Amino acid sequence: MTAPTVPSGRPGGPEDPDGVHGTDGADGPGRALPGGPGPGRDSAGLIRAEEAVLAPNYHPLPVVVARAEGAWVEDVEGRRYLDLLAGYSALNFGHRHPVLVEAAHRQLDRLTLTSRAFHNDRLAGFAERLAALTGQEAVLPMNTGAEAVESAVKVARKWAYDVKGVPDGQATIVVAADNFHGRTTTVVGFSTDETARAGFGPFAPGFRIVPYNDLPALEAAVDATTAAVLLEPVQGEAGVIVPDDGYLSGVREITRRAGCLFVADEIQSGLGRTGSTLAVDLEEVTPDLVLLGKALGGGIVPVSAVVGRRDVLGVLGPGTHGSTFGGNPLAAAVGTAVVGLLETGEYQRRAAELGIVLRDGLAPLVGRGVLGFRTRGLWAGVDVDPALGTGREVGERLLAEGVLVKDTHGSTIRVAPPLTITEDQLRGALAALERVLSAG
Ligand code: IF1
Repeated sequence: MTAPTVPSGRPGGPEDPDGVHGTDGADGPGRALPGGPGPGRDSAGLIRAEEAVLAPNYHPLPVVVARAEGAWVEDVEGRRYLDLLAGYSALNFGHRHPVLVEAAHRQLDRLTLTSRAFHNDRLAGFAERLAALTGQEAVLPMNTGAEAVESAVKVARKWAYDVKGVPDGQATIVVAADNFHGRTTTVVGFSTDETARAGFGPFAPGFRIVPYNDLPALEAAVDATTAAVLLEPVQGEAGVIVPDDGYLSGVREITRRAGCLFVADEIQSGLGRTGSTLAVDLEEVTPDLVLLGKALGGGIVPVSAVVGRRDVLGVLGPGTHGSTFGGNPLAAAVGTAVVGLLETGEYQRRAAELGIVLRDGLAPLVGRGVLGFRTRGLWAGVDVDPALGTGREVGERLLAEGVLVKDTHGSTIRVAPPLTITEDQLRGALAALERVLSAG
Protein backbone atom coordinates (compact mmCIF):
# COMPACT_ATOMS: atom_id res chain seq x y z
CA MET A 1 0.00 0.00 0.00
CA THR A 2 1.48 3.34 -0.99
CA ALA A 3 1.63 5.68 1.94
CA PRO A 4 -0.98 8.39 1.42
CA THR A 5 0.24 11.94 1.62
CA VAL A 6 -0.77 13.76 4.76
CA PRO A 7 -2.75 16.93 3.98
CA SER A 8 -0.19 19.50 2.89
CA GLY A 9 -1.48 21.94 5.45
CA ARG A 10 -3.28 24.01 2.83
CA PRO A 11 -7.06 24.41 3.31
CA GLY A 12 -8.67 21.73 1.20
CA GLY A 13 -5.16 20.46 0.23
CA PRO A 14 -4.49 16.94 -1.05
CA GLU A 15 -6.08 14.54 1.38
CA ASP A 16 -5.33 11.05 2.37
CA PRO A 17 -8.80 9.75 1.54
CA ASP A 18 -8.12 6.31 2.99
CA GLY A 19 -6.75 7.72 6.19
CA VAL A 20 -9.37 10.14 7.36
CA HIS A 21 -12.13 7.56 7.70
CA GLY A 22 -10.40 6.07 10.67
CA THR A 23 -11.94 4.67 13.80
CA ASP A 24 -11.72 8.09 15.29
CA GLY A 25 -14.78 9.22 13.34
CA ALA A 26 -12.74 12.03 11.76
CA ASP A 27 -14.39 14.16 9.15
CA GLY A 28 -14.28 13.19 5.51
CA PRO A 29 -11.49 14.43 3.20
CA GLY A 30 -11.22 18.18 2.72
CA ARG A 31 -14.22 19.23 4.75
CA ALA A 32 -13.48 21.55 7.66
CA LEU A 33 -14.35 20.14 11.07
CA PRO A 34 -17.72 21.18 12.49
CA GLY A 35 -18.00 24.44 14.38
CA GLY A 36 -17.05 26.95 11.66
CA PRO A 37 -14.51 29.79 12.09
CA GLY A 38 -13.64 30.73 15.64
CA PRO A 39 -13.63 34.24 17.14
CA GLY A 40 -12.42 37.18 14.96
CA ARG A 41 -8.61 37.21 14.87
CA ASP A 42 -6.40 35.14 12.53
CA SER A 43 -3.56 32.93 13.74
CA ALA A 44 -0.95 35.67 13.54
CA GLY A 45 -3.17 38.08 15.45
CA LEU A 46 -3.87 35.52 18.15
CA ILE A 47 -0.17 34.67 18.50
CA ARG A 48 0.67 38.35 18.88
CA ALA A 49 -2.09 38.76 21.44
CA GLU A 50 -0.82 35.78 23.45
CA GLU A 51 2.71 37.15 23.45
CA ALA A 52 1.44 40.47 24.77
CA VAL A 53 -0.46 39.06 27.71
CA LEU A 54 0.78 35.56 28.65
CA ALA A 55 3.73 34.65 30.87
CA PRO A 56 6.42 33.46 28.41
CA ASN A 57 6.84 29.96 29.86
CA TYR A 58 6.27 28.22 26.53
CA HIS A 59 7.56 28.61 22.97
CA PRO A 60 4.74 26.95 21.04
CA LEU A 61 4.99 25.97 17.38
CA PRO A 62 3.40 28.73 15.23
CA VAL A 63 0.00 27.02 14.89
CA VAL A 64 -3.26 28.14 16.49
CA VAL A 65 -5.63 25.23 16.88
CA ALA A 66 -9.33 26.07 16.71
CA ARG A 67 -11.01 22.68 16.30
CA ALA A 68 -10.07 19.04 16.60
CA GLU A 69 -11.51 15.58 16.20
CA GLY A 70 -9.82 12.23 16.53
CA ALA A 71 -6.20 12.48 15.38
CA TRP A 72 -6.87 15.73 13.47
CA VAL A 73 -6.58 19.31 14.57
CA GLU A 74 -7.51 22.32 12.47
CA ASP A 75 -6.06 25.80 12.79
CA VAL A 76 -7.90 29.12 12.66
CA GLU A 77 -7.49 29.30 8.88
CA GLY A 78 -8.83 25.78 8.39
CA ARG A 79 -5.49 24.01 7.77
CA ARG A 80 -5.54 20.44 9.10
CA TYR A 81 -2.75 18.64 10.90
CA LEU A 82 -2.22 15.16 12.25
CA ASP A 83 -1.55 15.44 15.98
CA LEU A 84 1.39 13.22 16.86
CA LEU A 85 1.83 14.77 20.30
CA ALA A 86 -1.68 14.03 21.61
CA GLY A 87 -1.33 16.42 24.50
CA TYR A 88 1.78 14.59 25.75
CA SER A 89 -0.40 11.44 25.98
CA ALA A 90 -3.37 13.19 27.54
CA LEU A 91 -5.23 12.55 24.27
CA ASN A 92 -4.69 8.78 24.03
CA PHE A 93 -8.31 8.45 22.90
CA GLY A 94 -8.04 11.23 20.36
CA HIS A 95 -9.60 14.67 20.41
CA ARG A 96 -13.20 14.68 21.66
CA HIS A 97 -13.78 10.92 21.69
CA PRO A 98 -17.60 10.66 21.36
CA VAL A 99 -17.98 8.33 24.35
CA LEU A 100 -16.01 10.69 26.59
CA VAL A 101 -17.72 13.85 25.33
CA GLU A 102 -21.11 12.24 25.88
CA ALA A 103 -20.14 11.28 29.45
CA ALA A 104 -19.05 14.86 30.09
CA HIS A 105 -22.23 16.34 28.58
CA ARG A 106 -24.44 14.03 30.63
CA GLN A 107 -22.65 14.93 33.85
CA LEU A 108 -22.59 18.65 33.07
CA ASP A 109 -26.37 18.50 33.06
CA ARG A 110 -26.49 16.79 36.47
CA LEU A 111 -23.70 17.77 38.88
CA THR A 112 -20.14 19.04 38.48
CA LEU A 113 -18.70 19.69 41.95
CA THR A 114 -19.50 19.02 45.60
CA SER A 115 -16.01 19.06 47.19
CA ARG A 116 -15.13 16.03 49.30
CA ALA A 117 -16.95 17.63 52.23
CA PHE A 118 -19.88 15.59 50.90
CA HIS A 119 -20.16 12.37 48.93
CA ASN A 120 -21.21 12.35 45.30
CA ASP A 121 -22.82 9.54 43.32
CA ARG A 122 -19.99 9.17 40.77
CA LEU A 123 -16.80 8.75 42.82
CA ALA A 124 -17.26 5.22 44.22
CA GLY A 125 -17.90 3.71 40.78
CA PHE A 126 -14.90 5.50 39.29
CA ALA A 127 -12.58 4.39 42.08
CA GLU A 128 -13.84 0.78 42.01
CA ARG A 129 -13.40 0.48 38.23
CA LEU A 130 -10.01 2.23 38.24
CA ALA A 131 -8.67 0.02 41.04
CA ALA A 132 -9.87 -3.11 39.22
CA LEU A 133 -8.40 -1.94 35.90
CA THR A 134 -4.97 -1.36 37.46
CA GLY A 135 -4.99 -4.38 39.79
CA GLN A 136 -4.76 -2.19 42.86
CA GLU A 137 -6.83 -1.86 46.07
CA ALA A 138 -7.31 1.84 46.80
CA VAL A 139 -7.53 5.19 45.01
CA LEU A 140 -6.60 8.75 45.99
CA PRO A 141 -8.27 11.03 43.39
CA MET A 142 -6.48 14.25 42.48
CA ASN A 143 -6.40 16.57 39.46
CA THR A 144 -3.00 17.14 37.85
CA GLY A 145 -0.09 14.78 37.46
CA ALA A 146 2.12 16.90 39.68
CA GLU A 147 -0.52 16.72 42.42
CA ALA A 148 -0.46 12.92 42.14
CA VAL A 149 3.33 12.95 42.44
CA GLU A 150 3.26 15.32 45.43
CA SER A 151 0.55 13.20 47.04
CA ALA A 152 2.67 10.07 46.59
CA VAL A 153 5.67 11.81 48.18
CA LYS A 154 3.53 12.71 51.21
CA VAL A 155 2.00 9.23 51.47
CA ALA A 156 5.37 7.49 51.12
CA ARG A 157 6.96 9.67 53.77
CA LYS A 158 4.04 9.23 56.20
CA TRP A 159 4.09 5.46 55.57
CA ALA A 160 7.83 5.45 56.33
CA TYR A 161 7.26 7.20 59.67
CA ASP A 162 4.04 5.48 60.74
CA VAL A 163 4.67 1.96 59.42
CA LYS A 164 8.33 1.41 58.55
CA GLY A 165 9.58 3.26 61.64
CA VAL A 166 11.91 5.73 59.95
CA PRO A 167 12.75 8.51 62.45
CA ASP A 168 10.56 11.57 61.87
CA GLY A 169 11.88 13.97 59.22
CA GLN A 170 14.56 11.52 57.96
CA ALA A 171 12.68 9.71 55.16
CA THR A 172 14.45 9.57 51.81
CA ILE A 173 13.06 8.94 48.35
CA VAL A 174 15.23 7.65 45.50
CA VAL A 175 14.59 9.03 42.01
CA ALA A 176 16.30 8.65 38.63
CA ALA A 177 18.44 11.13 36.78
CA ASP A 178 16.72 12.64 33.73
CA ASN A 179 13.36 12.22 35.43
CA PHE A 180 10.29 14.30 34.72
CA HIS A 181 7.59 14.25 37.37
CA GLY A 182 6.06 17.72 37.07
CA ARG A 183 6.73 21.36 37.82
CA THR A 184 6.14 21.94 41.54
CA THR A 185 9.12 23.11 43.61
CA THR A 186 9.38 19.77 45.45
CA VAL A 187 9.48 17.94 42.13
CA VAL A 188 11.83 20.24 40.22
CA GLY A 189 14.05 20.09 43.29
CA PHE A 190 14.95 16.51 42.33
CA SER A 191 15.10 17.17 38.60
CA THR A 192 18.46 16.95 36.83
CA ASP A 193 17.29 19.37 34.13
CA GLU A 194 18.75 22.77 34.98
CA THR A 195 16.14 24.55 32.84
CA ALA A 196 13.39 23.04 34.96
CA ARG A 197 14.98 23.87 38.33
CA ALA A 198 17.27 26.90 38.02
CA GLY A 199 16.04 29.85 40.03
CA PHE A 200 13.33 28.02 41.93
CA GLY A 201 15.21 27.01 45.11
CA PRO A 202 15.52 26.40 47.96
CA PHE A 203 14.35 22.83 47.44
CA ALA A 204 12.95 20.13 49.66
CA PRO A 205 15.58 17.75 51.09
CA GLY A 206 15.32 13.98 51.28
CA PHE A 207 15.78 12.95 47.65
CA ARG A 208 18.60 10.80 46.25
CA ILE A 209 19.29 10.69 42.51
CA VAL A 210 20.67 7.59 40.78
CA PRO A 211 21.26 6.82 37.09
CA TYR A 212 18.18 5.39 35.36
CA ASN A 213 18.28 1.76 34.26
CA ASP A 214 21.10 1.02 36.73
CA LEU A 215 20.09 -1.57 39.32
CA PRO A 216 23.39 -1.68 41.26
CA ALA A 217 23.30 2.10 41.68
CA LEU A 218 19.69 1.90 42.85
CA GLU A 219 20.46 -0.87 45.34
CA ALA A 220 23.35 1.17 46.75
CA ALA A 221 21.13 4.20 47.29
CA VAL A 222 18.38 2.37 49.20
CA ASP A 223 18.80 2.10 52.96
CA ALA A 224 16.84 2.05 56.24
CA THR A 225 15.66 5.64 55.69
CA THR A 226 14.27 4.95 52.23
CA ALA A 227 10.52 5.43 52.01
CA ALA A 228 10.22 4.82 48.29
CA VAL A 229 11.79 4.55 44.88
CA LEU A 230 9.96 6.83 42.41
CA LEU A 231 10.48 6.10 38.71
CA GLU A 232 8.91 6.45 35.28
CA PRO A 233 8.67 2.93 33.75
CA VAL A 234 9.64 4.68 30.50
CA GLN A 235 11.22 8.14 30.75
CA GLY A 236 9.06 10.29 28.51
CA GLU A 237 10.55 13.77 28.55
CA ALA A 238 14.06 12.34 28.59
CA GLY A 239 13.30 11.08 25.08
CA VAL A 240 11.20 7.92 25.53
CA ILE A 241 14.03 6.10 27.30
CA VAL A 242 13.05 2.43 27.55
CA PRO A 243 14.94 0.57 30.29
CA ASP A 244 16.50 -2.85 29.78
CA ASP A 245 14.23 -5.86 30.08
CA GLY A 246 14.25 -6.87 33.71
CA TYR A 247 14.90 -3.39 35.07
CA LEU A 248 11.40 -2.90 36.46
CA SER A 249 11.40 -6.40 37.93
CA GLY A 250 14.78 -5.60 39.49
CA VAL A 251 13.39 -2.41 41.01
CA ARG A 252 10.50 -4.42 42.43
CA GLU A 253 12.86 -6.98 43.97
CA ILE A 254 15.21 -4.36 45.43
CA THR A 255 12.34 -2.39 47.00
CA ARG A 256 10.73 -5.57 48.34
CA ARG A 257 13.97 -6.70 49.97
CA ALA A 258 14.66 -3.22 51.35
CA GLY A 259 11.12 -2.84 52.73
CA CYS A 260 10.44 0.38 50.86
CA LEU A 261 7.77 1.34 48.33
CA PHE A 262 8.01 1.14 44.54
CA VAL A 263 6.12 4.12 43.14
CA ALA A 264 5.63 4.02 39.35
CA ASP A 265 4.86 7.29 37.61
CA GLU A 266 2.61 6.16 34.74
CA ILE A 267 1.20 9.62 34.11
CA GLN A 268 2.59 9.62 30.57
CA SER A 269 3.38 5.90 30.01
CA GLY A 270 0.11 4.54 31.34
CA LEU A 271 -3.46 3.99 30.11
CA GLY A 272 -2.69 2.15 26.89
CA ARG A 273 0.25 4.13 25.49
CA THR A 274 2.80 1.27 25.66
CA GLY A 275 0.47 -1.42 24.32
CA SER A 276 -0.72 -2.49 27.78
CA THR A 277 -2.87 -0.81 30.40
CA LEU A 278 0.25 0.18 32.34
CA ALA A 279 3.87 0.11 31.19
CA VAL A 280 4.75 -2.03 34.23
CA ASP A 281 2.36 -4.71 32.95
CA LEU A 282 4.92 -5.49 30.24
CA GLU A 283 7.13 -6.98 32.97
CA GLU A 284 4.20 -8.16 35.10
CA VAL A 285 5.37 -5.94 37.93
CA THR A 286 2.93 -4.57 40.54
CA PRO A 287 4.19 -1.37 42.21
CA ASP A 288 2.97 -0.33 45.65
CA LEU A 289 1.66 2.96 44.25
CA VAL A 290 0.92 3.86 40.62
CA LEU A 291 0.53 7.49 39.55
CA LEU A 292 -1.97 8.24 36.78
CA GLY A 293 -3.00 11.47 35.06
CA LYS A 294 -3.22 12.99 31.56
CA ALA A 295 -5.36 10.47 29.58
CA LEU A 296 -7.33 9.59 32.74
CA GLY A 297 -9.29 12.78 32.03
CA GLY A 298 -9.76 11.86 28.36
CA GLY A 299 -8.26 15.17 27.24
CA ILE A 300 -11.43 16.84 28.58
CA VAL A 301 -10.89 17.56 32.29
CA PRO A 302 -7.81 17.27 34.53
CA VAL A 303 -8.02 13.95 36.35
CA SER A 304 -5.18 12.23 38.19
CA ALA A 305 -4.95 9.58 40.86
CA VAL A 306 -2.64 7.64 43.11
CA VAL A 307 -3.75 3.99 43.00
CA GLY A 308 -2.16 1.41 45.27
CA ARG A 309 -2.10 -0.67 48.40
CA ARG A 310 -4.86 0.11 50.87
CA ASP A 311 -2.49 -0.21 53.84
CA VAL A 312 -0.22 2.40 52.27
CA LEU A 313 -2.88 4.93 51.22
CA GLY A 314 -4.53 4.19 54.57
CA VAL A 315 -1.88 6.28 56.35
CA LEU A 316 -3.90 9.33 55.23
CA GLY A 317 -6.47 10.12 57.89
CA PRO A 318 -9.22 12.76 57.67
CA GLY A 319 -7.74 16.24 57.34
CA THR A 320 -4.22 15.03 56.45
CA HIS A 321 -4.54 15.59 52.69
CA GLY A 322 -7.09 16.90 50.20
CA SER A 323 -8.00 18.98 47.19
CA THR A 324 -10.93 21.18 46.20
CA PHE A 325 -11.55 19.40 42.92
CA GLY A 326 -10.07 15.99 43.65
CA GLY A 327 -12.67 13.29 42.91
CA ASN A 328 -15.27 15.74 41.63
CA PRO A 329 -18.29 14.18 39.92
CA LEU A 330 -17.47 15.57 36.46
CA ALA A 331 -13.93 14.18 36.68
CA ALA A 332 -15.26 10.88 38.03
CA ALA A 333 -17.83 10.60 35.22
CA VAL A 334 -15.23 11.23 32.51
CA GLY A 335 -12.68 9.05 34.30
CA THR A 336 -15.21 6.22 34.49
CA ALA A 337 -15.81 6.49 30.74
CA VAL A 338 -12.02 6.39 30.16
CA VAL A 339 -11.75 3.26 32.30
CA GLY A 340 -14.61 1.79 30.26
CA LEU A 341 -12.69 2.32 27.03
CA LEU A 342 -9.59 0.66 28.52
CA GLU A 343 -11.58 -2.27 29.93
CA THR A 344 -12.26 -3.34 26.32
CA GLY A 345 -8.52 -3.83 25.68
CA GLU A 346 -9.05 -2.25 22.23
CA TYR A 347 -6.75 0.74 22.80
CA GLN A 348 -3.96 -1.33 24.31
CA ARG A 349 -4.21 -3.66 21.30
CA ARG A 350 -4.16 -0.74 18.85
CA ALA A 351 -1.09 0.73 20.55
CA ALA A 352 0.70 -2.62 20.34
CA GLU A 353 -0.21 -3.24 16.69
CA LEU A 354 0.33 0.32 15.46
CA GLY A 355 3.51 0.43 17.52
CA ILE A 356 4.91 -2.23 15.19
CA VAL A 357 3.98 -0.05 12.20
CA LEU A 358 5.71 2.87 13.91
CA ARG A 359 8.83 0.86 14.71
CA ASP A 360 9.03 -0.67 11.23
CA GLY A 361 8.40 2.74 9.68
CA LEU A 362 11.25 4.36 11.62
CA ALA A 363 13.81 1.60 11.09
CA PRO A 364 14.56 2.45 7.42
CA LEU A 365 15.22 6.07 8.42
CA VAL A 366 18.23 5.13 10.56
CA GLY A 367 21.27 6.38 8.70
CA ARG A 368 19.02 8.58 6.56
CA GLY A 369 18.58 11.47 8.93
CA VAL A 370 17.78 9.42 12.04
CA LEU A 371 20.66 8.45 14.34
CA GLY A 372 18.52 6.12 16.44
CA PHE A 373 15.11 5.68 18.02
CA ARG A 374 13.30 3.92 20.85
CA THR A 375 9.73 2.69 20.88
CA ARG A 376 7.39 1.21 23.44
CA GLY A 377 3.92 0.63 22.05
CA LEU A 378 2.67 3.61 20.09
CA TRP A 379 5.35 5.91 21.51
CA ALA A 380 8.75 6.77 20.09
CA GLY A 381 11.72 8.97 20.82
CA VAL A 382 13.50 9.70 17.54
CA ASP A 383 17.06 11.07 17.59
CA VAL A 384 17.42 13.17 14.45
CA ASP A 385 20.90 13.90 13.07
CA PRO A 386 21.74 17.34 14.53
CA ALA A 387 23.27 18.21 11.15
CA LEU A 388 19.68 18.31 9.87
CA GLY A 389 18.60 20.66 12.64
CA THR A 390 17.24 20.73 16.14
CA GLY A 391 14.16 18.88 17.22
CA ARG A 392 12.36 22.20 17.14
CA GLU A 393 13.41 22.84 13.54
CA VAL A 394 12.28 19.34 12.52
CA GLY A 395 8.98 20.07 14.25
CA GLU A 396 8.60 23.28 12.26
CA ARG A 397 9.27 21.45 8.99
CA LEU A 398 6.76 18.76 9.90
CA LEU A 399 4.26 21.48 10.70
CA ALA A 400 4.53 22.65 7.09
CA GLU A 401 3.83 19.03 6.08
CA GLY A 402 0.66 18.92 8.16
CA VAL A 403 2.06 16.93 11.08
CA LEU A 404 2.43 18.12 14.69
CA VAL A 405 5.20 16.70 16.84
CA LYS A 406 7.13 18.12 19.81
CA ASP A 407 10.85 17.94 20.41
CA THR A 408 12.07 16.84 23.82
CA HIS A 409 15.73 17.82 24.12
CA GLY A 410 18.31 18.68 21.47
CA SER A 411 17.44 16.89 18.25
CA THR A 412 15.11 14.27 19.70
CA ILE A 413 11.44 14.35 18.75
CA ARG A 414 8.70 12.50 20.57
CA VAL A 415 6.07 10.65 18.54
CA ALA A 416 2.93 9.91 20.54
CA PRO A 417 -0.18 9.85 18.34
CA PRO A 418 -3.65 9.25 19.70
CA LEU A 419 -4.19 5.48 20.01
CA THR A 420 -7.17 6.02 17.70
CA ILE A 421 -4.96 7.05 14.76
CA THR A 422 -5.45 4.83 11.72
CA GLU A 423 -2.62 2.87 10.15
CA ASP A 424 -2.87 4.98 6.98
CA GLN A 425 -2.73 8.23 8.94
CA LEU A 426 0.34 6.92 10.80
CA ARG A 427 2.01 5.85 7.56
CA GLY A 428 1.23 9.26 6.09
CA ALA A 429 2.93 10.93 9.04
CA LEU A 430 5.98 8.66 8.70
CA ALA A 431 6.15 9.55 5.00
CA ALA A 432 6.10 13.23 5.97
CA LEU A 433 9.00 12.63 8.38
CA GLU A 434 10.94 10.87 5.62
CA ARG A 435 10.36 13.83 3.29
CA VAL A 436 11.50 16.30 5.92
CA LEU A 437 14.65 14.31 6.66
CA SER A 438 15.53 13.76 3.00
CA ALA A 439 15.06 17.46 2.28
CA GLY A 440 18.03 17.97 4.64
C1 IF1 B 1 4.87 20.80 30.80
C2 IF1 B 1 7.14 17.57 29.72
C3 IF1 B 1 5.94 15.55 29.10
C4 IF1 B 1 4.80 13.67 33.20
C5 IF1 B 1 5.13 12.64 34.11
C6 IF1 B 1 4.19 13.86 35.90
C7 IF1 B 1 3.83 14.91 35.05
C8 IF1 B 1 4.15 14.83 33.68
C9 IF1 B 1 5.83 11.38 33.63
C10 IF1 B 1 3.12 16.12 35.62
C11 IF1 B 1 3.78 15.96 32.78
C12 IF1 B 1 3.84 17.27 30.86
C13 IF1 B 1 4.03 18.59 31.56
C14 IF1 B 1 4.01 19.61 30.47
C15 IF1 B 1 4.53 18.92 29.21
C16 IF1 B 1 4.54 17.46 29.53
C17 IF1 B 1 5.87 16.83 29.49
F1 IF1 B 1 7.56 17.93 28.51
F2 IF1 B 1 6.96 18.61 30.49
F3 IF1 B 1 8.02 16.76 30.28
F4 IF1 B 1 4.87 14.89 28.91
F5 IF1 B 1 7.06 14.94 28.91
N1 IF1 B 1 4.82 12.77 35.43
N2 IF1 B 1 4.27 16.11 31.63
O1 IF1 B 1 5.12 13.55 31.87
O2 IF1 B 1 1.78 16.12 35.16
O3 IF1 B 1 1.18 18.23 36.38
O4 IF1 B 1 1.58 18.30 33.93
O5 IF1 B 1 -0.43 17.12 34.80
O6 IF1 B 1 5.15 21.02 31.99
O7 IF1 B 1 5.25 21.51 29.85
P1 IF1 B 1 0.99 17.53 35.07
